[in-house]
Amino acid sequence: MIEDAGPAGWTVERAVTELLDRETGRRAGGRLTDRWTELDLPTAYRVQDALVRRKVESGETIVGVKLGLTSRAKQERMGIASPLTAWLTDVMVLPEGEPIPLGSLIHPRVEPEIVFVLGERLAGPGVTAASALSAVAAVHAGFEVIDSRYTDFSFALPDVVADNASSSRFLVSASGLPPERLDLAAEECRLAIDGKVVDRATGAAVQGHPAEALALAANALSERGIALEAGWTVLTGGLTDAVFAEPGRHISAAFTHLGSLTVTGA
Ligand code: 0L1
Ligand code: MG
Repeated sequence: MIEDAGPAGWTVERAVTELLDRETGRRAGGRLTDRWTELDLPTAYRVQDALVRRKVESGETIVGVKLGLTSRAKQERMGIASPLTAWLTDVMVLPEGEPIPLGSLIHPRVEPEIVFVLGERLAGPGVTAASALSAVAAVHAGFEVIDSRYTDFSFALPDVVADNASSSRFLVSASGLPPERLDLAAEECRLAIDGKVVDRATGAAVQGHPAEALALAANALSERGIALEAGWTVLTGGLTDAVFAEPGRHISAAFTHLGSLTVTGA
């Protein structure tokens, strides 16, 4: 659209094409904000929405949303203090037991997450952690596989928002628990590589409580007229820093009550 054109000829659609070309071509590149210096946060979310629209037009189905940069560990690693939201589609689902398809990805990293499956529609504004939690049908253990389309995962906030927050794949444990049976702030996750624990965190790492992250998503999305739908999956954000997937490397997350998950790069 002509009105989108920035001084260097950038448009929302051009940015989408650039990011999707990198994804399909397995090619990371420089920050958009280095070349499209006017790319601000509202425009970056327009890029993100247009990007997922292209995926839907090509046959993918939206199955939920994710939060990113909700924990201090992630914020410090990425040098960005603001949480963000992004889209999940069915093509991103990694069935339990299937390897991370390293040959299709750029430089995937894996991070453990607490995952909600919604039983009811959740629409902001005004959603609190308590009202958010009452919309949750089940809580699961999960892994997100992130695969930034930027070289060395180096980005500013508008870059990562435009890139659908590095979304690539995600894995959710088969069985979940009702939220009222859990103390999610105290739920601990131990992250291990090839059996050796490399990091640990509790649910409190995510905005003080994962339900705060869910409320944050509902309220932030409502500003764009979007509600979280019943049945959707919500990834609440990496509990710990992410670790690189490598051929044959077994990455495991053992939660106190949510069970254990393992993924392997192949
Ligand atoms: O869960 C997360 O915090 C993912 C953040 C996405 C950005 C990234 O780390 O590449
Ligand atoms: Mg994540």
